[in-house]
Amino acid sequence: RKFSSPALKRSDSIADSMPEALRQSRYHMKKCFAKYIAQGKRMMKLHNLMDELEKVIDDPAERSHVLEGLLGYILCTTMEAAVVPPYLAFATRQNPGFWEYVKVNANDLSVEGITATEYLKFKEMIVDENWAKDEYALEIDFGAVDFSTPRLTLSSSIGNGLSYVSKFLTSKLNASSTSAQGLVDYLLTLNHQGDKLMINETLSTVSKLQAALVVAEASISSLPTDTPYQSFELRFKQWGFEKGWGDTAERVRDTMRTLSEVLQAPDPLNIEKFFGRVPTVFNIVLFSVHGYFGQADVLGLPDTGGQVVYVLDQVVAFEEEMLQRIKQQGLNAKPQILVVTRLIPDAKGTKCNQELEPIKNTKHSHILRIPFRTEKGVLNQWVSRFDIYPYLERYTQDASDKIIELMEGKPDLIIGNYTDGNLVASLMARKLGITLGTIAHALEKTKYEDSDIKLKELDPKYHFSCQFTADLIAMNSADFVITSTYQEIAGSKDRPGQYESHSAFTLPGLFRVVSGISVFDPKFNIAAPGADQSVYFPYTEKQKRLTNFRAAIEELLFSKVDNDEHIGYLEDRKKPILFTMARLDTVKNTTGLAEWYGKNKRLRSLVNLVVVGGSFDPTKSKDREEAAEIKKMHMLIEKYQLKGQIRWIAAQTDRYRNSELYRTVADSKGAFVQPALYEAFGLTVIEAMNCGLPTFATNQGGPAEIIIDGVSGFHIDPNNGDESSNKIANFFQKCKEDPEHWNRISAQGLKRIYECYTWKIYANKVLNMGSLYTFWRTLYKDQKQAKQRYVETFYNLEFRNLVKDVPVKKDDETPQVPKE
Ligand code: UDP
Ligand code: LCN
Repeated sequence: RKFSSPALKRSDSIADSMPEALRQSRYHMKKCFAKYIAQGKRMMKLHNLMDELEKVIDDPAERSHVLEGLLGYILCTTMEAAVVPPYLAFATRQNPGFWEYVKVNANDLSVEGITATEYLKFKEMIVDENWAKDEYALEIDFGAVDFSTPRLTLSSSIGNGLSYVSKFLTSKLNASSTSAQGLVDYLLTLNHQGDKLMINETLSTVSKLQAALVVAEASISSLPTDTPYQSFELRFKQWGFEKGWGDTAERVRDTMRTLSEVLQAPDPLNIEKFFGRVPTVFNIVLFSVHGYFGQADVLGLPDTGGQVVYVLDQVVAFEEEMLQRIKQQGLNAKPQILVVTRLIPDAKGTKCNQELEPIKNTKHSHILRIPFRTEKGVLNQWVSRFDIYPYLERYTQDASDKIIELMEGKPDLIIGNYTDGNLVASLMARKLGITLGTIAHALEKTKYEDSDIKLKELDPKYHFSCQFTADLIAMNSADFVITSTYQEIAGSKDRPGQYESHSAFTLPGLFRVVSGISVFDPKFNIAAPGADQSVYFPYTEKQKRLTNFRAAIEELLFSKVDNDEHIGYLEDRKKPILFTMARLDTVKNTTGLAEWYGKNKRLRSLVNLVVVGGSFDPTKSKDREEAAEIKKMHMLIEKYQLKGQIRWIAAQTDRYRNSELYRTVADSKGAFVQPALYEAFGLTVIEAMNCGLPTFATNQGGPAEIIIDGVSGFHIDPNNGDESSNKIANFFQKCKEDPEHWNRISAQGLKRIYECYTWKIYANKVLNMGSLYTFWRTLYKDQKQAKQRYVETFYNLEFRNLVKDVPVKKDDETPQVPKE
């Protein structure tokens, strides 16, 4: 529900304006609040508050009068409310990252601002009164150890960490000569396998370095620009310079000039440029622990989706970018990247039981698999990501030993993926003192409504107590956090972000987080992934099309038989294809799309539906949710008599063939739909758009940022099926009347991708982070140390205890029966 109402002035707090708002409609509000508290203790969301308000003020004109005032605005900023009669405690959020808590006494409508702690206690009162009243209940406050690092102040700056760190560095370097000396000291530590880089002890102070830079710059200015570094290397060494400045006279001169500028009068652009050139990162470890992780035949297996695609593509992009940088730095080092995952002996026909595997399309990168060990030895079977916690500590030790052996030393950068990978990465980074980046892909906390206070109900199944604790540990240990979208960090105007939801929450009975993370921390960076453009290229690039798949795809889409790979058929093959592909999880809402299609006659007359996902026999599915979705899909095909208009294809594992499938759908002038109830990022959206396929994607989550609605594709509301299916039908209707419409959306989709969503842009950004944050952390080492100590205590006393409640698998147990 949206209504225009006078926004508060920025300076107005809800606590200050709410009394006035309530006074304006005191009569109705008294009734309304009486109704809110009438049912006793409970949590209410905005829609509950509105529904009850509608009942109390049943005259629509009167209602809109009330809602058009200040009150409507305040209600709109309400994310939730805890009812503990006679109080209603509101959690309000006027802008991303800005929360305010107030309590209203329903009897006299008095209003009082409260702290996050007090608000959380109201929530706890609903589920565990004794704990809520325990004065010594554990409170986690990471904010208390954040005493020195600067913070952003505007919602709009969130996620631009890298550029703000350059700005903060500018003022820090300007403000004190000790910081500039910090930079020199940092440069002195740079080395590759023990060989010094950039400068040596001769240039140990700012003034010495500045003077030497002037001399060196002057001496190369007379050389032809392409003179190789080697020809003046010796002379430079005498002055105190080491390798790393560049491969040619021109590059060396430019890098030196940039540093001179930084030392003379620091500015963010030169700082960013200089750190983009400093040789810091040669060896990277990427953790993506839970399986199945492999290069073939794994996609579509439980828990194995976009993360694998992301990590593998990321490695290729990193290696390419690192090779280019190393060359430009005038070095001949080899970059090494290890993707460290779990070795699963019971590999089910995949290569997940192989220890070391070279990564395709790279020269120096490998997958390293380390098994889970328990007291009984190596664990053979797959473990769900929700049950993975008991193995991680030992895994970290085993993995670290092997990594150091293979790399012949420590890596320069560790990057974690997802809760398990991030935890392992943070443990290893702490032990070895290495820069840490984390990636969540999707934090689970926001996926389940009230997942914090419903802990008791959800924990046996999902072990969220471990997961949320591990996530807090990782995000607070990280030197930088990589996200794919803004919404992942700080949500949107009316929905909190995934990280933001960790700023204040409570796990009643365990601990109350009064400050878990700040989204204004400059560690947060948006760096969106791309899709492998050698695979996902536009349908129009005829000469590159993978024609060898033509027959197989023809069979896949149009043959009339039902078998293990496909069921259903397409009667009228001239119709465009409406296509979707995803793991068959509830949240992906594939069955939702089938239902919208089933219900919408107009859409059915315009297009055929092709669905890729899951398998067809629910009894054979290992996954908790998949089995239910399979059943539902069969039911819908029956209920809406979809045979003849739907083709259901089982999960696909060959991305080359999939890419040709997207393009074949584009040939039919069809469209791709991503109807998820919530999607963290949505790689399929990027893949489809790269193939030139017009795309409709959920407005809940990442895709809403990828697509500009009506320009480069369309947003659909997964919670409003009729509206969404009509929007799709309208598109096809319009394309019938004006075929150019389809071409326009297709071309705009591609344009959007090339401008914002490529792996090249990604790799450049993340390697700059690796470099800049490695220096940044040295400037704040005291604070880092304090925080790390706090994290260690939390890990030791809380996480380790929680893990004890997660059952450790034994291999003779029947694996992973769906819990229903
Ligand atoms: N995918 C696939 N076969 C399937 C379903 C999905 O190859 O049957 C691929 C898809 O092309 C994409 C990835 O798996 O590369 C899914 O990533 P996305 O971000 O869309 O969702 P996730 O599975 O990570 O939640
Ligand atoms: C996991 C998800 O759930 C997706 O939304 C992402 O696209 C994928 O990982 C890659 O980051």
